[in-house]
Amino acid sequence: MIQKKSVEVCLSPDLLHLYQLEGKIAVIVDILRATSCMVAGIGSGVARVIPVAKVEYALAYRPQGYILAGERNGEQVEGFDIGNSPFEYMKPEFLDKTIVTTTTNGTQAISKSQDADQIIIGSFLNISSISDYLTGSEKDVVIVCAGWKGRVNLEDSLFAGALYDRILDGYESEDDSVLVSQAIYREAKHDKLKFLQQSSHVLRLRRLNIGNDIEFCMREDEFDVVPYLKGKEIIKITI
Ligand code: 3SL
Repeated sequence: MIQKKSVEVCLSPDLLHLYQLEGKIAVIVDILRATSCMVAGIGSGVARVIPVAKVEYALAYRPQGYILAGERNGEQVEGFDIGNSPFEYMKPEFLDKTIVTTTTNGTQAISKSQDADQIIIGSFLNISSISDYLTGSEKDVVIVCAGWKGRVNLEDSLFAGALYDRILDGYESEDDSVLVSQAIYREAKHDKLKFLQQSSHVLRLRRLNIGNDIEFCMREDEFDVVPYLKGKEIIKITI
């Protein structure tokens, strides 16, 4: 009998102490908007994205001429070059450039998942590339949702369910978070945008007037890339 790989969903980085990441692939997800930005950037030809947990760590890269990106509470950090919109990451002048980013939740989730064998960056924008990659890998998977300041959020849970739905044939799970995510996805899949209208982060972002970011981050398979963390840098896996 073929041994199936295991998949788990960690619904908030504050729950990571309950999960073992060693030997596994961690798929980090912050749909609104950090990992969607990283995928949009790498998919559009940005050479590398360096995620850091704090504003001062990002500022330390300034002398190297890197582009500084990021937000706190959704708004661009003062003095940075760009904020946290996927459209900013897709600017033609950023081709082959390095972006250093710090965000409220997404970059924190990456830095808290360092025990994983491999960290890859997931979003709806590259969901098929991620599911193909996982299907071809031998390793167990933990989908790490960035959430919001330790709380569970709807959009990352929705993505976790969507990804599980695509890979479930090759995986087994004894984690109810997987079933919760799957139930959310099955309820929402026909109109993800509508489903998310009452979610806390959509309400928060709506106050910033960035409905086009939200719509874009819900699109599937805009990019055929699997960004992964190599040392301190997110680059794309070339297969
Ligand atoms: O928390 C994060 O990492 C951000 O993606 C939040 S926001 O969408 O920019 O508000």
